Amino acid sequence: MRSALIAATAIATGLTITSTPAKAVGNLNLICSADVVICEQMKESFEKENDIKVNMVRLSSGETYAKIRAEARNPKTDLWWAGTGDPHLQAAAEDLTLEYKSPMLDQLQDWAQKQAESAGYKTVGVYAGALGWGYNTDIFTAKGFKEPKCWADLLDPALKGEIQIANPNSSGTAYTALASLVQIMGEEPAFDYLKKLNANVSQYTKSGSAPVKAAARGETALGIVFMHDAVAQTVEGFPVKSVAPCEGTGYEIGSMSIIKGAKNLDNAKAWYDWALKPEVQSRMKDAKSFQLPSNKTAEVPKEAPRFEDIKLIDYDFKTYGDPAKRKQLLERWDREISASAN
Ligand code: S7P
Repeated sequence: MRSALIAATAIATGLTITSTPAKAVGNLNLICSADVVICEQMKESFEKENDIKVNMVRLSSGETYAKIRAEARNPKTDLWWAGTGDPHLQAAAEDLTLEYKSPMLDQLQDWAQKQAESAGYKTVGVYAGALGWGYNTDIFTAKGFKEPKCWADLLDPALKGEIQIANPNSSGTAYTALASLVQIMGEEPAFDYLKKLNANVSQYTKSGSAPVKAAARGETALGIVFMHDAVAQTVEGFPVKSVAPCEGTGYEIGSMSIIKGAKNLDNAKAWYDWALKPEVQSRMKDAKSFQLPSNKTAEVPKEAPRFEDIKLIDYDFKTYGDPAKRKQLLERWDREISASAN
């Protein structure tokens, strides 16, 4: 609106506009799959810096993937920012997202560029973070629970009903957990493990970070989440300790994709390039979003769990970002775990 007014005034007064670069105007329909606080912060700063109104909805990664699939013939969304990389890769494999090579690409970490390249540039990495859990130290002390350092410790019968994790159908975090356990243990032992863990799980939440928010508030003792989401609760002042599992763990490459058939394509590209800028990624910590940024020169938050301190597996994004693998694992999870949930 502001640029339209400036242009109209300039025409009326006979001035020539030469120096102002063209700005996109209008709307951007965005799905944000990160925490709602960073989603709001990103929306507000983008709107401040651009003449574009952002209509934003916060949905978990698996929910977004399902929505984009359902709307493939008539997309209502222009851009999907954040959320775990696997469903972005699955959307790319199903040709639901659009190839775009941002001019910012060569400023990104190798893992973010690799994510883009492996999907034919139909997605790109925006941040990374390792899976683990956060536990309420007050509850653990009061109930005399043993410190949970390893995946194996979560099967302690003393923890019956004390653990929460999200449902991998809706949540990218929980899908990362499922895929990580399968990679660490092998599929049969991983499902045996999940069946035993089920005895200790009180609730499978919709959103991935909900379990550690519940742990922070004393509603459960432990939440299996991305470590940065546990750290965010500690920074908020809650008695939460984050853990990198001793056997090793998986990680996410949080991603961003333009939806194929986007009605506001120029605006989607404007957000895409903007969200890869170092100054934008450096500000994410202000919303207690402590992932590792994908732009090489963005500031790494001091609170961010560092990959060099964590025993990480060589997560197979190609296999677990494949739609057929997702379908197979989720159907098995529904059959063997969800069906017998408490
Ligand atoms: O809170 C930040 C974060 O963990 O949320 C994203 C993820 O999609 C979690 O949401 P769902 O599990 O509900 O899908 C992560 O990408 C991000 O790091």
